[in-house]
Amino acid sequence: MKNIGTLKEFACTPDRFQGGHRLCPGCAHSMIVREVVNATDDDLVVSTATGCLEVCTAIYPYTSWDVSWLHIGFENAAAAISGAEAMYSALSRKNRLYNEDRKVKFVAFGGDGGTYDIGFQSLSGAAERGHDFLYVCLDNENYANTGGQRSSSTPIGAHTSTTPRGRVSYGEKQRKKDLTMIMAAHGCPYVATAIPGTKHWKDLATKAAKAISTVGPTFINALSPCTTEWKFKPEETVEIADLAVETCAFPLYEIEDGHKLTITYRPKNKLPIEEYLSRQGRFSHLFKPENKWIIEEWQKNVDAYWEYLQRREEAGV
Ligand SMILES: Cc1ncc(C[n+]2csc(CCOP(=O)(O)OP(=O)(O)O)c2C)c(N)n1
Ligand code: SF4
Repeated sequence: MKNIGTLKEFACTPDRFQGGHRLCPGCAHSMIVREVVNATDDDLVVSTATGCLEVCTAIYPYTSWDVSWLHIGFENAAAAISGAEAMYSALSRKNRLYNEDRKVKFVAFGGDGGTYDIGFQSLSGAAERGHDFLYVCLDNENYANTGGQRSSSTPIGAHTSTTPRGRVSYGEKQRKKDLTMIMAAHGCPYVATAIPGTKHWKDLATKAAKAISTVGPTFINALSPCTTEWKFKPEETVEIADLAVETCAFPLYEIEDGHKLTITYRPKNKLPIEEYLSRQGRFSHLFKPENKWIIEEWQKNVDAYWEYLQRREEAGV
């Protein structure tokens, strides 16, 4: 496993994901991807589901990817990466690898639309078959690339293009699906949540290094604030991600062997959920008196989930 040192050292490692791509200014996808692919010295094969990341980083004849990279359908990034991994293991068993000393690792990236919803069956299948790969979900809580539709990751009350706020609607009606726990329930040897940014950069890089060096299917759910659809200024991405953690809207934890849960960051003073919601245009309507109950609902859900994580950690089961 690569030793992740200081931020300066990490920033100076050879870059496997280059700038010059066409993601929106302030998009968190590139921060997360860069940290993940730079968190290992092993050679990588990467597949990406269709979505903002894919269409903005590989417009022919340009590419940001300095690793072997597969363009894959919206629904099957996990199926493709598990196929590549199976072929690699078969060649290795037959001693037919070009270079036996070269370690190759397999990583897939997908948005929440391509992961929570339409790519879920291929991800679940790949995890169940026990392939050796890391899947990273870039969770921006909407289908951003096609105009910001809701997904099963969109949280309650969010305005999206298919759950618009208005006189009769307060936005998304459902609670966000808990995909991280669902992946843990597959018995994956390593599952974690993460955010991009400066305060928690090491948390993400260490989790990525750990996941890549773990044999078997591993999963990281990385919250990816989306300046365009969440409606905040591009320079506020890191602050918004940090607020998700400080309010416990998106707590940082890891789960080993499908059950052993460890909280990897504990806010000193857990902030009220308003601090997170009020910074994003997609929630601005929740601050009208008639929608106050949704903020209360949010707070209740966040508190209960935080309590649940702490109890599971204490119980060690
Ligand atoms: C089978 C299929 N259905 C729909 C699409 C259209 N499509 C392309 S990208 C996309 C949205 C991607 O959303 P998400 O996975 O959340 O990634 P994001 O763009 O938000 O990063 C959709 C619906 C497609 N390419 N293939
Ligand atoms: S729409 Fe959102 S996810 Fe897509 S490139 Fe822009 S900021 Fe990133």
